Amino acid sequence: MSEPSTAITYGTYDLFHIGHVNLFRRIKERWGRLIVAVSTDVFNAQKGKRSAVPFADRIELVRACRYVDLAIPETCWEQKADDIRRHHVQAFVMGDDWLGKFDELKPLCEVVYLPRTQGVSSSELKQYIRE
Ligand code: C2G
Repeated sequence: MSEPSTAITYGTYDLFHIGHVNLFRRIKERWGRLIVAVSTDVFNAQKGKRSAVPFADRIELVRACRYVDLAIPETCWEQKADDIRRHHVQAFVMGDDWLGKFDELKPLCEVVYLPRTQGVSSSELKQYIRE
């Protein structure tokens, strides 16, 4: 692989699971350097989400993943453009459940939506645990 380029992705990563790991691995393999922005609990509340695992633990779990080079907090929707400039990002990547939602970033870097891992999600895990 030539000089690694930097990719960034955003998420809650609650009940960290294989879908998250697959996404990180694919990004790392394709671009070489991976930055992950992890939603804070306050920002999640604004998203109408409440995670089972608190932010401090979720970001440590993400940092413990060998595909992740840097993990930063995600505190608002608007920080993406600044993050891309500050970290000299070449690619913004999300799972395809966000298809087209961040195309406004295309003037700043490549914007890519990768297929989600089927059959696993934090909400399904929560449902399973509740039953
Ligand atoms: N994902 C995946 N496969 C799954 C589940 C999730 O590839 N089976 C991907 C999602 O597509 C997303 C990432 O994992 O790219 C994180 O998903 P969530 O934690 O659900 O993220 P979300 O709360 O939607 O936050 O600013 C963007 C938001 O922070 C996204």
